[in-house]
Amino acid sequence: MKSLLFLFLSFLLFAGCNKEVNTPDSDYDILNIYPHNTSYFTQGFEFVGDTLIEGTGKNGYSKIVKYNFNNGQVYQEINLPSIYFGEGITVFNNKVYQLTWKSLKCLVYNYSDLEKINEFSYTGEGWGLTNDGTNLIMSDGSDKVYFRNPEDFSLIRTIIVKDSNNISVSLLNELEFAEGKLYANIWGSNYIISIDPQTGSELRRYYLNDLLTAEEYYQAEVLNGIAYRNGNFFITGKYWPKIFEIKLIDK
Ligand SMILES: [Ca+2]
Repeated sequence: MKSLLFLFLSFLLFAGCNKEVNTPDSDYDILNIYPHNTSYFTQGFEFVGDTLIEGTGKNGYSKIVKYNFNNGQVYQEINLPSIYFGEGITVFNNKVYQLTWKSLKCLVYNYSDLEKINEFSYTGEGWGLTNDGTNLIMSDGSDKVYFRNPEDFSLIRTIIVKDSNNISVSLLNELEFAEGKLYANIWGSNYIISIDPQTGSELRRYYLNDLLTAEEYYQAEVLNGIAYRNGNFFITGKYWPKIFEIKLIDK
């Protein structure tokens, strides 16, 4: 009888835990949780193989860091001159491209040693950056996404992101290109959207609520980091203590 009661209680406990982790309405499943350095004001987040490369912001604190996502072990890092507020990063053709917020510069480095080798100018602000294997793709905090030539940063085309009601979606921030779609997180929100890179139409909106506890949110800033690897997304934010490996649920 005792063992039956134990089984019953175990079932209740298991069912309760399971419900908390994955409610029927959830837009995501958490697969794993990894450490994230709480001094990183995350602005760019991308995988190269098994290595995470992260760009961080704030004048005097901006970095590019390459590290092991499993344990946070840093392989290589550089600090930016304090005149620069680092923004989005992406790796293309063995080079790292890094936007700056208001300095009108895209800085270019060798991926292998993070030595700076070039820089390009643009107008407006720099926010998020990714690439689709052909072009660099950039956001500036508006509803626009800019496709640029990686050779000279010249503008190739612009899309305007609109939701299903044809209303502009602005404050597009960190970007990730995965499986033919563009993903963006929206500054100040806990959701990310998938976008048709040809038309700018918002395809889906994924609410990533409750990743951090209230206590953790209190000590951190906004969600701002999307990296894709092997079918899963890795999500973090500015000063977040954790990186969440998740699977997005399409309903
Ligand atoms: Ca990214």
